[in-house]
Formats: sequence, structure tokens, C-alpha cells
Amino acid sequence: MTFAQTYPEHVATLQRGYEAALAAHGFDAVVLCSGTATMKNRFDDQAWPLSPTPAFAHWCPLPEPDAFVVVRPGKQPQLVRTVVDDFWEVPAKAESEHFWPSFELVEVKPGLAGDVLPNSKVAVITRDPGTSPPGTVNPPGLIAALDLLRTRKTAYEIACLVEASRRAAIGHKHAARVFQAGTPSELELHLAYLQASEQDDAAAPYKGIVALGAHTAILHYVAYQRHRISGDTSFLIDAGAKVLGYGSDITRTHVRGTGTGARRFQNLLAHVDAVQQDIVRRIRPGMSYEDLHDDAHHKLAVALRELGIGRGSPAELVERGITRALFPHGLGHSLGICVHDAGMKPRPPRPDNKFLRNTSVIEAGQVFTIEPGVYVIDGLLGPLQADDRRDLLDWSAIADLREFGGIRIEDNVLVEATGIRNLTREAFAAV
Ligand SMILES: [Mn+2]
Repeated sequence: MTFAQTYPEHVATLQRGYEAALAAHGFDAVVLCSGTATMKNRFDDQAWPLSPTPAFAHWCPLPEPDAFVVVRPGKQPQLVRTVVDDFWEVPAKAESEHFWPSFELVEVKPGLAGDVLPNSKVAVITRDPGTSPPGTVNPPGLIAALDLLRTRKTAYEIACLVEASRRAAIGHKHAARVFQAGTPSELELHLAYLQASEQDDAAAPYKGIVALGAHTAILHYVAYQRHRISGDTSFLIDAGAKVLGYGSDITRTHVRGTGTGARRFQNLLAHVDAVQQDIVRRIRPGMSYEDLHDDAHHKLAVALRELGIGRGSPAELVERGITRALFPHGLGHSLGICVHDAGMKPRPPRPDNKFLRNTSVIEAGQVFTIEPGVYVIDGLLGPLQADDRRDLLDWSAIADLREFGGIRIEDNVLVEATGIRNLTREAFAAV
């Protein structure tokens, strides 16, 4: 199905959802602002590339500043564009033209959008409250209702995410080949990924995490080093691609070499990958995502025990915080327009799961990530070695693994009525 075929139904679904949300929260209209150009530095004249307000992007794949989507019950949505007469620059062309016929198009001169936007009982959703048109700015109840709409993907959104997965899979496969065939630097691997996935840094859904060796244990490492690394080492790449505003978010870990550390790391990598696939297979509508996260800790504990890295019983490894020191982040998060998207955290997680970003009940139409990991992070392992939990880990194994850093395997999963589609593994199999 093409974007042009699925988009009208997407807009009709949004219109119904928005009409219900507006009625429930007492508004006659909502204005969704794309955003205003933000300067990088008040002493310079360059603006950041626009990252549109997610509610705007939900309707319209046009990352253009000072544009507005106006939604009113029973009326065709309007797209109000600010047309700038400027010979220095040209706005980026839309990635696809399919969306234009769904809107009533209105063009205004800079600063004059206020003349055409509705002004009675109107809500305004904006990332720049300081430059907002008149109305009730970012009412929390309405925002929560609109965020929830974003968690149930339409066929159009799924098509966007499938294509975003395909593009990322091409980049991941290429970067893996470059790593195995030579001695690239982190920067070279980052650039190889971007080139193969046909995007620059600014177009990517998030700044790719590209790390070699011990750097792979730094969860959000983006300080790409320029020097080349030879010999036994590991490679973690957490990188996606964006299509019509929708991003994939995929992590793979690789290892090179045959030394003791490399073999140990390869073994652990195979176990984490098996755990990840086990968790994905369990997903069904009606389950609690936090239960999956708890189950991931249990499965990782079993793997650590099997590998001899963990020395207590699996239950002990979980209850005494060993798995949490090795796997400190959440199992995953909502995915779509924002890489850590909103709408799947209706309540805070339990205190021992404090970094978990998804506490929703799993429902058909959701897309989220499943991304277990195991890392040697000295700041988290130090306290275990310092108290009576030191006997629960094989510290010589930890020492072997330290220079290889950490492992994360991350897939993007679509929940269906009777099971799931693993968008990432499908994409890897297809490219
Ligand atoms: Mn992620």
C-alpha cells in the first residue's frame, strides 16, 4: 500500500479522535504549530533544523517553520503556511506530495497567521509557547488525549515505520560489514551508516550511538573518536532512519576477534540476543509492559547463571540488584514521531524500575522497542564488589568483558490483535 492510498484514512482517523478529544476538553478548535526557527546561538545567525511539534507531525509531514494545522469538528483540516520571500534559502521539499489534497491550504505573509487562525475556545499546541498564537496554550488534559491517539498506529503510520526500518537495516548491515572487514574508527562507522541509510545527522530521528570497545558501555555515547581501532573489539550501533516524520530506533552489537575476552563477549551477545527474541515472542495484547521488563531481568539472570558470570540463583541475581547493575535502563519505549514517544507512561514505574519509559497495558496498534542489554559500568558494579554481594558475580569474567563494554539488542515491534510483527527483523531479512 502506498502512502497516498493509506493517508486519507489516517487523516479521517485523526479527525475522529481529535473531535472526541476537543469535545471532552471543551474546545471548539485546535491549532497545531509546526514551530518557530530556533537560533543555535544568539551571537550567530544559524538556526537549528526544525523538529516540529509532534501533534503537527502526526497530521502533516512538512517540517516547515511557522506552519499550522487547524482542526475543527466537521470541517476539512486547514494547513496554514507562512510564505517567506527570501532569495538566500529555500525550504526543504516535502518527501512526498501525498498529503496536500487532504488539507484546505491557506498561505499568509510572515507574522500574519493570527489573522486567519480561529480565536474562540481554541487550544494551541506548540513547542514554542513564547511565540504562540492566541488561545489556551498546551492544555495538559488535551495534550494527554492527543498523545494517547499517537500510540495506536494507523496503516499509514505503519507504512512509514516499515520504510524507516528498511532504510535503517541497510545502514546497519553496511556498518557491520565495514566493522568486520577493517579497522574503522567510530567516526568512520557513523558516517558509513549515514551514507548507506541516505541521511545526514540532522535528518536522522536521533543522533546515532556509535561506539567501539569500552565506549559501548556508555549508554548514550555520541563522542565519535577519529582514531582507528585494530584487533579484538566490540561495536555497538544504536541508529535509526526517519521517513515522513516517523523514526526507527534499532541497536545491534558486534564483536571482532578470537581472544578470551572476544569469545566471552560473543557468548554473552548470543545469550542476550536469544533473551531479546524470547521476550518479543511473549508479547500479547492485554499484558503489562512492566511485566515484560521484569521478565527480561529474570531471563537475563538465567543467562548470566548459565554463562557462569552470575553465581547466585537467578532469583537472587534479580532480587539483590545484580541484573539492575548490569542492565540499568528500561526494556523499551513507545516509538513513532519522537524516538522516546509519549503516551505509554500512564503511571510511573515501580521504584526499582525507575528508568522504564513504558508502563502501559499492551494493545493492538502500539509500536514500541524491546531492547535488553548487559554492560560493564564500573560506577554501578563498584558498590556490588564493595559489599556482601561480591560473591554473586565472577569478577574475572567481568574483567575480561570490561574492554568490550556492553551489549544492547533493540527491535521495533508492532502489536497486532493476535501477536506481533517484528518490524526490525523483517527489515533485516528483506534487505
Ligand atoms: Mn530505543
